[in-house]
Amino acid sequence: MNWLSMVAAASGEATDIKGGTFWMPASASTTAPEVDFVFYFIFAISAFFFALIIGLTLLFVIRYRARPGHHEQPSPSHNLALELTWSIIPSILVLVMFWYGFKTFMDQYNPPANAYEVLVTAQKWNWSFEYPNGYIDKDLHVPLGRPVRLVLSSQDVIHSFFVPAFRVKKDVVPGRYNKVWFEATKPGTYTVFCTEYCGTGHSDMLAHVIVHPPEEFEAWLEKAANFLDTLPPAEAGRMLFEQRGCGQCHSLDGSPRVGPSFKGLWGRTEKFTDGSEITADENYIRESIVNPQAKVVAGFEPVMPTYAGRLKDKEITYIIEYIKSLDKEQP
Ligand code: HEC
Ligand SMILES: [Cu+2]
Repeated sequence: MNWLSMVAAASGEATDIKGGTFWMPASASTTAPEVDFVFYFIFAISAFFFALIIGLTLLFVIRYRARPGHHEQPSPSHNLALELTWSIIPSILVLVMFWYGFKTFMDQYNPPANAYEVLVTAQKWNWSFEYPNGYIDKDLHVPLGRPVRLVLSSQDVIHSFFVPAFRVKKDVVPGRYNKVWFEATKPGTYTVFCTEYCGTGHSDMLAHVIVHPPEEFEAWLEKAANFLDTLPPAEAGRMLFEQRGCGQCHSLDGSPRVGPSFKGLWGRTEKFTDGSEITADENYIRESIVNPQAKVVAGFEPVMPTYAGRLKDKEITYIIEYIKSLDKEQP
């Protein structure tokens, strides 16, 4: 048990992040041992000098304290051997720390040329991961033993991508692409955190990293990409609703969140901020998804991001079928 497993347990995450030590979470990438070594190395040196300096201070305070019969001695102005020792040894240690730190930083910074690329998008308040075949998932799936390069971008505010088990962490800044890479060394499920804590929902931005054995990875990707087509349309729509984070802003129980509830939306007469009205049908819902600012529902802010280009036509149809089906369940 370490602090990360406690955080995950407290937030109800059933993720496997066991296998860490008291100081460190599980170690599951090629750079993790390097990062841990730098930490332990600097920590050990600091602990040694802390004990040495505090110990000597205490010793001198007791031994040379003022008491009757003892007289102040003139202090020697200079001791060349001592001064050289306490200058040269720490300088060498600091250079060694720099060398290990710099080397690890450079290893983490430069991805190998053959890396597998995944596009990562952060938005309030979830992650989405797009694979080379166009499939988008709410979790990060990666092959074992192959370098993976992530291209990070943000739809709105600054987020920060953090996978403790891989020892990778990078800010995700709107208007620019940041990159991280890693190579997973152990199959399993790990947790992605957002460590940008200056907003209400960043701490809820939990996702999973699933490390697949390489043969299984291709099979998983193939299946995941075609999975929606194998489901009834309304069921596929429900999965998209969950995976694309619509639920962050739209409830299913009638309560308004950032946006209107989907309960009863189908066939409802909507009033807009410009005073016009419309009865919700397929075309209206489609427009609301690809061009949300065209008609803004009265009582709400125009803050919905556009999904044009992020949802395929077929996926929009599935979502429409899902919204219709909500109405049938609750007559
Ligand atoms: C950041 C919050 C946010 C997210 C995420 C979001 N929406 Fe919205 N949505 C809104 C807001 C706010 C409105 C009302 C203002 C407007 O009409 O643009 C809205 C309006 C809508 C409407 C019209 C609702 C009505 O009652 O007329 C539909 C349909 C819709 N969203 C679908 C979606 C779908 C599908 C997704 C996920 C793919 C999604 N939204 C994701 C905030 C969001
Ligand atoms: Cu965030």
